[in-house]
Amino acid sequence: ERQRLKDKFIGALVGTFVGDTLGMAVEGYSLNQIEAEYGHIEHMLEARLGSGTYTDDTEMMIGVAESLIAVNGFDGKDMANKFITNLNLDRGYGSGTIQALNNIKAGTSWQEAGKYVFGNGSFGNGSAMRVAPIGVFYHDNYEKLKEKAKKSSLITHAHPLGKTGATLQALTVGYAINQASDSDFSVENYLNFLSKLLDLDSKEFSHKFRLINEYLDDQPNKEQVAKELGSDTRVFNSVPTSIYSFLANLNEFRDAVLYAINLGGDTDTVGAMTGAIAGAYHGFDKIPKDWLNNLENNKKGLDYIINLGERLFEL
Ligand code: 8NA
Ligand code: MG
Ligand code: MG
Ligand code: MG
Repeated sequence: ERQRLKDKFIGALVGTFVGDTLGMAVEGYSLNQIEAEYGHIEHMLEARLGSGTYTDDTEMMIGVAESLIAVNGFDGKDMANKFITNLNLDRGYGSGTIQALNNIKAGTSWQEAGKYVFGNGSFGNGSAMRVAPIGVFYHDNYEKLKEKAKKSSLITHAHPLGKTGATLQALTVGYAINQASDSDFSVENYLNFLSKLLDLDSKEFSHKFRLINEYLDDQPNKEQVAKELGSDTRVFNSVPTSIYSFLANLNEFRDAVLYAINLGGDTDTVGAMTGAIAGAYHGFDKIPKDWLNNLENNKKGLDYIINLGERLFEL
């Protein structure tokens, strides 16, 4: 039982890494462009920093995990400092996130740094793509999970939609950790769980959840999903897409992540978020070995991230 839970912790973190890495080579490609160039993506491709390398999604996820471990829980100031210490612009960061982190470097507090990015805060998917360790760490207390996810978003993504998106993703990871992967996952129970904990009434999110419900009955083709559910850097066009990719492919980690990436769009990020949820549900041992063997494993690579998962579990 303990080993199983530990495996799920590691699965959420490494799932982020794998999805990010698989998707990065085609970030910004449309579904049609992917089909024309690759057919259906199933393997690690050559990418910006080489095959198997990760992007900002994983780099920031590492910062979240490192900070939770260092202070045994959420501390905004410490987490902001971890983001700044780890920041490698070659990994490809969103401009809003760079701006917020620059504000912190210049002395603005973590609570204030993201407030005026893009006017009234960013609703990019940057605070949701990195949030898996919070879902994992607070999986046994959903109220606390919610509060900490929201605060972790505030560092860079202060817009209400940005905070909701990160909270939605973190709650989904926490919920997935708590479901035995060999039992039937009830979509209905999951959606009830969400509606009790989170206000998704904003038109951006309620529309997406209406679509998800429809799709789970109708199973539309990828073209329709890509067009209507969407995949781009805004959080309401990426977290619901990740949730659907997971729900529509409950049986296999591999199927869920490949589904997400082959939709095109913000492929590394929707891949990372789908990988986090599916990894939390299925566990590390269900992540295909041919993918794991390809991942970068230098200073902060695969072994380091597995170790972060283990340490979060021990705490
Ligand atoms: P962000 O805060 O800059 O948000 C991402 C984008 O969302 C912005 O550039 C805007 O287009 C849009 N946006 C956010 N808030 C608002 C607003 N209030 N009003 C209007 N538009 C808004 O950065 P982020 O950290 O959220 O971005 C995450 C994305 O950046 C991920 O896809 C990640 O992979 C990375 N990314 C990297 C590359 C690359 O280097 N190749 C390309 C795209 C994205
Ligand atoms: Mg990225
Ligand atoms: Mg299936
Ligand atoms: Mg991306």
